[in-house]
Amino acid sequence: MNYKIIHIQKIGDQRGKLISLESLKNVPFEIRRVFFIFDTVKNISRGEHAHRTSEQAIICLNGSCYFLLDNGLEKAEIILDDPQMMLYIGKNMWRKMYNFSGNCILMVLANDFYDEKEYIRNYDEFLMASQLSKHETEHKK
Ligand code: T46
Repeated sequence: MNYKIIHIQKIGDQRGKLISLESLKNVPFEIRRVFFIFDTVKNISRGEHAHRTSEQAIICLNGSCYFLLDNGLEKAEIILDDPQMMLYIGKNMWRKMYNFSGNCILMVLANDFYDEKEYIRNYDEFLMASQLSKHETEHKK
């Protein structure tokens, strides 16, 4: 599965806490874009797509949210509920975000600019693409 949880160190003192994110240090790629998701609705899911090329690192800054990750063969459920927890998702991974708590704020770092053409929003197309990339990887071995 092309994802991992990265634990981010915090810097804390009596005034509060601080977290710093740096390209190719604690974030495993060069950051080209940052976006936020907020004002979410508890029973309405988001996502339900994969990316052909882009990678993302996601932190839940406030509240919590569930992620369902799927590589076409296996599925995993992750709960993001801690700003020190960064979810890295590589390319060709179907994701769905759901079960948002009140005041959930997701910050998403991406390694590329927004390009709707690199989204796969149809699950059958995703399954075909994931089979194809698995076949190509095996062929290269
Ligand atoms: C992802 C998950 C975690 C833009 O114009 N620029 C942008 O940078 C982004 C991210 C989106 N948009 C537009 C595209 C849609 O018309 O904003 C609208 C909502 O995007 P979407 O329905 O894709 O949002 P989510 O929450 O389903 O997914 C987003 C990201 O798009 C996606 O890359 O992995 O968050």
